[in-house]
Amino acid sequence: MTTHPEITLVRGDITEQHADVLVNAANSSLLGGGGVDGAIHRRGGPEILAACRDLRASHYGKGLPTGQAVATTAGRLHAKHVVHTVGPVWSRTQDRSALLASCYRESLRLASELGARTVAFPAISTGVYGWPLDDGARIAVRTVREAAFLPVTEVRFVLFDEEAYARFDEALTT
Ligand code: AR6
Repeated sequence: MTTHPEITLVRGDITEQHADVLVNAANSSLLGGGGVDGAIHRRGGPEILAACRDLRASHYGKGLPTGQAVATTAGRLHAKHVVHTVGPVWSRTQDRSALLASCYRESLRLASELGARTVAFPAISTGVYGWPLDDGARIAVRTVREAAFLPVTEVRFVLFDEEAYARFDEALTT
């Protein structure tokens, strides 16, 4: 039997969430940035950056490729792990949606390998990387609906503002 996770929506700041895995919308350097990435490193403390530096040195000298995911400690956050994934930058001329879907799928795959039951995601690529919220929400919801990665039983989208929440709510109810 295939078990798909339950999908829930929350409006708020992902760094305040309690979950087994919090997903970070990182960049390929893994060395931090603005948006969710900045907030996670700020609230999570220096242990996360130290783990990211180690990963870079051991495996990702050229950076983590777009669409892939890696895990570190969650530092002081209320989680067991942070999974860092690199979303694609929105392009008007190129369809990069497979890469965005890959971020959600690979993060879930890794979370399941880590034994996670609850996974919280931000709306990957919809901030600095410019992805339109309605399309980003549809891709996120579709990919998670297609996923079956036990023991993950709850996937929570944590939306920072009213607009993002509304777009995810639409994607979930259509
Ligand atoms: N909790 C939940 N959602 C948030 C939070 C938060 N604390 N802060 C922002 N958002 P972004 P990207 C929303 O820019 O587009 C970084 O510099 C935000 O409103 O964080 O994937 C990285 O280092 C938006 O809807 O990530 C990369 O260089 C969504 O999270 C680059 O930004 C994603 O916005 C990645 O860009």
